[in-house]
Amino acid sequence: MLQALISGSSVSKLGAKLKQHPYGNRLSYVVLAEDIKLEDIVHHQRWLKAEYAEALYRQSLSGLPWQQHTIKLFGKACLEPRLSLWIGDANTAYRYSGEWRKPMPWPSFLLPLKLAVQQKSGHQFNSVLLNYYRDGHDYMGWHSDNEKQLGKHPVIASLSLGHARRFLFRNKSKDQQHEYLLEQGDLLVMKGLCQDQWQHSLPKALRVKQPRINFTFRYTMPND
Ligand SMILES: O=C(O)CCC(=O)C(=O)O
Repeated sequence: MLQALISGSSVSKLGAKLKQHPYGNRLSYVVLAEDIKLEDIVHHQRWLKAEYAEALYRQSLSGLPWQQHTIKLFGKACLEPRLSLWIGDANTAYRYSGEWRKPMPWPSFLLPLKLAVQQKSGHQFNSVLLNYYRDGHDYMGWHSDNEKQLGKHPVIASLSLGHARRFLFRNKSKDQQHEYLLEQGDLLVMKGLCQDQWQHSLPKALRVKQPRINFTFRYTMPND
């Protein structure tokens, strides 16, 4: 069953890479320096079969109750620059920007995907944060997923659908930055010291007119 969703080969990218971005006239290259070993970040390119990825993308865009939340930034209420949705087991409410967000129960169409992501990563997940970037104006700022509720050294498996977008990492203590291009069907697994040592972001891409959806599967410490 799970094999029906997943492509035959997957690639784990470590070390040196030079790649041209597929959009924009500007020549923009991704350079991963050879001396940097990112063993806590594993990129499985085109992990989902193309036809399944496309069907999942369409169903997620049209069939989920996306919400635009308000967050507090420097004491001021602002709309988040993306839509999102928190899905999970009943006891996985999580606290974000001073508010508890209750999970929506797992829709049945996501259960095979959850199993496949668990099998690939070797980890169990009880929740997933979905982000919907309507176009290149929507973005995610620099942060680490290091909330207490995710425990020590969390494993986070991030699936991308829709238009390709750049995904950046910057080291918290050294002047180092890495960049991945996340395309439809890619699975990026962050684990080990990733959240301790790095911040990540999805920057604006103003020429991008198409949407992107991202699923970050997580294990959230169950509420009492
Ligand atoms: O959209 C993405 O790829 C990143 C999402 C993210 O950083 C997060 O949910 O913490």
